[in-house]
Amino acid sequence: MKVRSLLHCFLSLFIIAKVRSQVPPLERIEPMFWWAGMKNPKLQLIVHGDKIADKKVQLSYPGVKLVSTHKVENPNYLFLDLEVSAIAKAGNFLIKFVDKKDKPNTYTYELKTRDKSISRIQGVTSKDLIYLIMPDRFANGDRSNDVITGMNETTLNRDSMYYRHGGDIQGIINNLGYLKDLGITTIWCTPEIENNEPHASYHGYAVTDHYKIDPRYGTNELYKTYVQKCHTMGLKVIKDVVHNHMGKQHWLMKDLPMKDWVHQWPNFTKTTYKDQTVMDPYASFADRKLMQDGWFDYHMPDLDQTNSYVQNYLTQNHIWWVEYAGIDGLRLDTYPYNDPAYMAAWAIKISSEFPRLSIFGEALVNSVINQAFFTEGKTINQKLNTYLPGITDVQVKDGIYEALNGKFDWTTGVNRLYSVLANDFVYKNPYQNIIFLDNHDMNRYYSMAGENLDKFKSGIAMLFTTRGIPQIYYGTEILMKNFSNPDGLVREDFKGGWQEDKVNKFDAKGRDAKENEAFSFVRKLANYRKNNPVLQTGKLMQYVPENGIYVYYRYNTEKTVMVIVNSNDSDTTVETARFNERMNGFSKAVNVVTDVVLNSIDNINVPSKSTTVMELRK
Ligand SMILES: [Ca+2]
Ligand SMILES: [Ca+2]
Repeated sequence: MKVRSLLHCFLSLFIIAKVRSQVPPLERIEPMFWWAGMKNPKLQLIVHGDKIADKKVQLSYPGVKLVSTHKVENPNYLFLDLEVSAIAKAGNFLIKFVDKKDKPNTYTYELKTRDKSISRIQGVTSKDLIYLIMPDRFANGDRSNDVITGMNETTLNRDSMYYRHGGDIQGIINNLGYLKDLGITTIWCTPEIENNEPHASYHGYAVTDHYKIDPRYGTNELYKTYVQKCHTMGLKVIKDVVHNHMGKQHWLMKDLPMKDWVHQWPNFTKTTYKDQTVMDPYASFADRKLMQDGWFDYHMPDLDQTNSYVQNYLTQNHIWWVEYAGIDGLRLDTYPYNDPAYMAAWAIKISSEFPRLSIFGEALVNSVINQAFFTEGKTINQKLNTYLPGITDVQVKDGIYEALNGKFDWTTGVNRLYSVLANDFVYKNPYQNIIFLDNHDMNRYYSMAGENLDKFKSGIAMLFTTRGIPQIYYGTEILMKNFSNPDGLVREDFKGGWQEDKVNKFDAKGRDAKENEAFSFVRKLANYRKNNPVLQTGKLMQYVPENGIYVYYRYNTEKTVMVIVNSNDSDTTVETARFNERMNGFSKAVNVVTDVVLNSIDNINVPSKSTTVMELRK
């Protein structure tokens, strides 16, 4: 053996000995910090570190008690049950992980002071108008975060719908003034959480770190700043959270605490997406299990929400984000795929910690009853109260489309929308439903309206004047179009959000005449809605549609708004005598979009394919 090899061998041995004498680092503790004075004193920490289960845990802090330490299947984990009593003050304490041979691992745990500012956690209600954004596709406010070295996807390509485009939280912050002016009150982004997936990571629904904003969108601190800026401007924020699954690249998937952290199947097994199996009194156990425990996709393992460690992990994560950033509402992804008992218990815990926080579930299902099944109360004989106030109202969407595109008959055309709303007795409070015309998974509204501007306005007017919390999708107001085949086509960039863009649709000068007409219409009606409680919380009364004409009213003690939907291809005069119950005492009306005053309202002319919105006057 040559001298050089001998030296090399000696050095290698030295390095190995040195490494062995070091304590393996603690990989992580989550939640990484908490707050003093939370309503629920219980806190379960997940601790991840090499053979951490071999160690004893010590901590000492007034008001904080280590109730129990749980070892699980994987010795690289410990779960610590803490009790943080009301007397515990904000401050730091050491958690020590001790064994006989090594130096202890230590972690400085912080209990922060709660921020109780009144502007935080305001809740989202029927007073609001939600604007849905896919952050990668809206505006690029920080080019330095477009590509993050070391992440699994490092391709930036605005010419491909499958790659990242560079949009981020700073881009949204830069355009808050635009949204405010448009009459938006609430922003909902598809998940901003880290998605370190190798493909199509912009999508956002395959979380890989529950406690970290994706660095391509910004930092946790920037997210918090974004929420604060929104609140300063009178805007609210909804966070999109996913209970049902996580990403295959999640750090927990790489070293599972226990096998049943996720649902295990002998071979890859996808959910059937058949929501009926959850409520069908005749459903087989096998079908229900496939629906609820099957994986949403190859890269989205299904979390076992009957596992109490998983339950605590998810619930605390959501509480952490709301407390950390002061978010106003949570949108719950893929609601029907979750374990119903867990979701009900989750809703109770969340609302007891944050009574003002709003929550609504995504359920893209096929009937009013299927939708109502997931909402709170037991108005339709559900076995379980879900405590879920609101749901995405697909039926109102389909009803509006049928009113725009269908042929008027006993159950079709405007009769569909009328019938959907007539079924509202199944809800505890239908005003908490999210009503919408499209989102990131659907054909864009303008395309579904046949790129017809009259129809476009008509549908928007129905959306903004019927009951519920209206939501529009970014770019609707500038007539962005396309069908979701594939999905990427409805997730195009908002032109002007990138410095290099040749046109800027955020500015009237960058929009063509048609786009400006659409924008002005949305802006006018959104701001009228924003300034008039009658369209937010006012009662709804609807009349049986006749000859393709559907008339309804929103009213409160101050105002009455009359809405006439003319679904016909021809202009029509509507005699108003049969609406006397709501029109008695009124003699005039103002069209809230055009400001034109009608000095007589006995007969009202309405153009073809239109929705006329009028405030009645004495
Ligand atoms: Ca960027
Ligand atoms: Ca599931």
